[in-house]
Amino acid sequence: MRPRRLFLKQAAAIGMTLLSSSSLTAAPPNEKKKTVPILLDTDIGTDVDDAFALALILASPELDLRGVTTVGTDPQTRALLVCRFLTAVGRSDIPVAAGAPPQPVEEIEKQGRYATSDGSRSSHTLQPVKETAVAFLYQRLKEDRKEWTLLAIGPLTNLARLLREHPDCKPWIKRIVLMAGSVRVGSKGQAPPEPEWNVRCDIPAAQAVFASGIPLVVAPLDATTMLKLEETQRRRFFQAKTPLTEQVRRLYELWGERTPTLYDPLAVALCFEERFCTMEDLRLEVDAQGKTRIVKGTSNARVATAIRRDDFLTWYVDRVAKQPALIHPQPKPGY
Ligand SMILES: [Ca+2]
Repeated sequence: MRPRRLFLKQAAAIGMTLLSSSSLTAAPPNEKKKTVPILLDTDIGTDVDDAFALALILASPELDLRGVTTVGTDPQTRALLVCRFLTAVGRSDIPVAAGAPPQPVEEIEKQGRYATSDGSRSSHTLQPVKETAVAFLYQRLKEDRKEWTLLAIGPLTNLARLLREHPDCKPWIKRIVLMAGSVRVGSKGQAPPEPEWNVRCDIPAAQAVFASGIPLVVAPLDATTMLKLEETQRRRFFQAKTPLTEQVRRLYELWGERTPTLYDPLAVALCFEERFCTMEDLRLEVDAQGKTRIVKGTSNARVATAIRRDDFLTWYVDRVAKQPALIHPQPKPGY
C-alpha cells in the first residue's frame, strides 16, 4: 500500500500545514497518482546545479525520493550538506549515505562550508547513515524490490561499484536516469562532442554503467549545456524566498559564480517529464577517452538530444518557486 505509507510518512515528516496546501495531498490517498520511487546519487557541493536538482525533486509530487548518496571528494561533507538541506526544508525523513573512498577528485571547499557552518551539527539536524553509499543502495533495493529509478547526477563511481559488487540487484532497477555524456555537441553547444565531466571523472565507471544492460535515460550536454539560468529567471527564483529557494540561494552564494547551468535538473525532469526534449533511442558506449559514442546495435539509452530551453527554464522556476512556502522542519531522530 505505497500511497497510504507515503501519506503517513509525509504527515510525520512535514506536518499538517504543508499537508493542507500540498498538491501531493489534494486528492484522497486512493486517488493519488503513482509516484516514481527514486534513489539519488549526487556530487552536490562542486557545481551548484545539484542543489537546483535537489530542489526540483523535492518540489515534484511525481517523485518519491527514498534516499540520497554522495560521490566525489569528501563524500562525508557532501552527505552532511544534503542532511542540512533536507532538515532545513522539513524532509529529514530521507536517509543520506556517503560514498566510500576512493572517490574522483572534485572541488568541495566553497559549498562545503554550508555543511559545517554553525548549527549544522545540532541534535536536530539529520545525520548520514553509517552504511556506505553502495551498502545503503543495495540494502534499499533489496528490502523493497520495486521498480526503482536510480538518478545519477555525478560521476558514476558509486553506481558502477554497486553493479560490480552486487550484480543481483540489476533486476530491481527499472532504469538509470543520468546527466552524462556529450553525443553530438560539446559544452559550447556545437560539434564536436567532448568527454563530459561526469564521464571524464571516472571513465571505467561510466563504461560499466553504459554497458550494464540496464535501460538508461540520458541528459547529455546536447540538451543541457544551454540551460543557463540568467538574471531575470534567477531573480524570479530567489525572490520566492521559500525554504527550498533559500537553501539553494545559500549554496549559490557560496558557489560564488554568476550564472548556473541547470544540467542536473534536466535529469530530474526526465524521471517523469519528456515534453521539453527531443528524445532519441540510441546505443551509446563510452570510449577510453571518455567520449559517449553512438554505435550500431540495439538501443541502450533514451537520450535527450535537443531541448526547448526557455520553456524548460520557465517550467523549472515556476515549479520550484511556487512550492508551498511554509515547510516546518520536523526532524525525525534515529538516523
Ligand atoms: Ca552534479
